[in-house]
Amino acid sequence: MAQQQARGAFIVFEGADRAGKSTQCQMLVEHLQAQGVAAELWRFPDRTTPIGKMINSYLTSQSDIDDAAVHLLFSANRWEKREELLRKLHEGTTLVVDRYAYSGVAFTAAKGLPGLDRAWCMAPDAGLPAPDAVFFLCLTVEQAAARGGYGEERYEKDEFQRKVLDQFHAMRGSSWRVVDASQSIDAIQQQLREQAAAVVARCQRGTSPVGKLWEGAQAGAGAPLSEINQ
Ligand code: Z5A
Ligand code: MG
Repeated sequence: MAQQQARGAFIVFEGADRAGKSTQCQMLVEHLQAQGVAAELWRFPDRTTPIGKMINSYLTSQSDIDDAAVHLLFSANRWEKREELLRKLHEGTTLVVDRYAYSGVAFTAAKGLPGLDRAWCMAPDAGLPAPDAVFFLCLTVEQAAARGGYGEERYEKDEFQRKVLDQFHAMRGSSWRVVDASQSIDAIQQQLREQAAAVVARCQRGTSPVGKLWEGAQAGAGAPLSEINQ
């Protein structure tokens, strides 16, 4: 029988803009560390690399980049971190990652451009490490609007955000855990801690090798987001 190896968990946060992803990721990592779990907070895009700097310049409208080309840059920004990501997991570090390939697909596919449909958008990320769990923070555009005005970045507009949510909706799979992000910060965090503890324990048992995108990605699609994992 193949030897089982304990490893860190790969947990991704996705969700609507202003759903509280960055707030919850930070709190979860601090909680895990306080519990003695080796854990790190990562985010995509990683704006610190040369590719990430190009992406940042695009998001802040300092530069215009062709829609297909910028999509590939976002994906390349994940590929350039792949080796380090796998190394950390195999060393036993749990990674809590603020946005990943699902954001990549949702934001480009939401543009509705000829030739750039969801299948095209998914292709460049195929084969990247798949997360053990995706925590999807579910918030309507109206609820997000109540949290204050959008910032200055390129995608921060109501109508576009609605289309992004529809794209997320179509991508959810069996590893997704949907959390109602309209609750208090502490109530959400409590649920996430319970979910994360189970994922971390499973990976520590060494029985789940790291998967690959997009294998089994459509397993949970079909039911409305509000009806699953609640
Ligand atoms: N993008 C892409 O196109 N392709 C890709 O491949 C990837 C990304 C990976 C990156 O934005 C942009 O790149 C993003 C997608 C695109 N574009 N947009 N739009 P980012 O991730 O850097 O964005 P951000 O600045 O972190 O914003 P955010 O992610 O939308 O926000 P958030 O992290 O979900 O929320 P937050 O910062 O934690 O909280 C927002 C506010 O709400 C803040 O004042 C909190 O105090 C408050 N908050 C949080 N939780 C609550 C609760 N529960 N109740 C009340 N108020 C709350
Ligand atoms: Mg954020």
